[in-house]
Amino acid sequence: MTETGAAVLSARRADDDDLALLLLIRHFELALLDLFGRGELNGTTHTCLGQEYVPVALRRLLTGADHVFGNHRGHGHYLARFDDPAGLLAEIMGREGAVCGGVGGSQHILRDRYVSTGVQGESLPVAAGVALHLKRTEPGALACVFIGDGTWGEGAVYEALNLVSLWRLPLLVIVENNGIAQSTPTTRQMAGTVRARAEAFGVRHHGVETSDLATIRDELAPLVAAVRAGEGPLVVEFATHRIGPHSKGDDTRDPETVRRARDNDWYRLYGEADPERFERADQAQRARVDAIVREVSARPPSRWRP
Ligand SMILES: Cc1ncc(C[n+]2csc(CCOP(=O)(O)OP(=O)(O)O)c2C)c(N)n1
Ligand SMILES: [Mg+2]
Repeated sequence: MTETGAAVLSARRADDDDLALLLLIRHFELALLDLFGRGELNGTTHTCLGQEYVPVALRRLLTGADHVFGNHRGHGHYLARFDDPAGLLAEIMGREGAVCGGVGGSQHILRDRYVSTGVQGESLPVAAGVALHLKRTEPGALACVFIGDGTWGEGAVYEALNLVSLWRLPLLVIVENNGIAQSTPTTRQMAGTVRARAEAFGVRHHGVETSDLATIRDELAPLVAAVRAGEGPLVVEFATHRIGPHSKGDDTRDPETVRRARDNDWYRLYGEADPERFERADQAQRARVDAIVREVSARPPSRWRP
């Protein structure tokens, strides 16, 4: 699970809505890298290329009452929650219509019950507090946090796990284990496993080794229902792959590792499973993102009104 690219992912089934969302996120991320390459964006960005299916799979297991915490690689987390690529792009480009008035940028988004942070591990203690509030005031709702494998190096993760387990709080921790943290392979920085660490706190752990949305939802539905029912927190660890660089142009991996990641890309697997439908959906989302990029790029700069 912790070895870079170790999991062999298979992907076959997605309905039209899921496929459209997967491809929207894919083309959104590719457009960002293109905009950066052309000097059209400031700051930084981390794309979720290769990992799009994780939030897409989860979206049907979450409700509007749940709180979602994204991370530095969070565009897919946001787009799986809100059908708002123009608002997010405007935020990243600092243009009118930006979700957070252009002061949050790529990593720091706040909207309704969604928040993301670029500070690794920051979200867990906050989500633990939110989960406590939900348990007391809105039973049945949960807090869902996305973190990477590298974020298990942060002490705040363990303080939060301790309390959420002790107090049986409705916290769902989604680990996107892509086998690497920036340029450090997980095998070179993590002793033991995510599973053993979760279980050390008495927190249940479930590993996901597929990118097939239907299988993931079938596996997770009863486990998420148990979190809602007050049976305590859950860690779900996805064995996934980063297809692109950590941020922009900073991929330090050897070509073989990158090739293995690309071989397991849901985009390739779904494309092979149903080529004609995939091609149509792919073109539609590519065109949608192209139009959004043109339209948002032409907007005036955003203004932040506190
Ligand atoms: C507290 C903190 N330390 C360092 C960083 C710089 N940083 C940003 S992403 C990252 C690696 C994160 O790795 P992982 O959690 O595996 O997520 P991934 O990038 O692989 O999705 C680092 C070190 C940070 N954002 N926050
Ligand atoms: Mg990682």
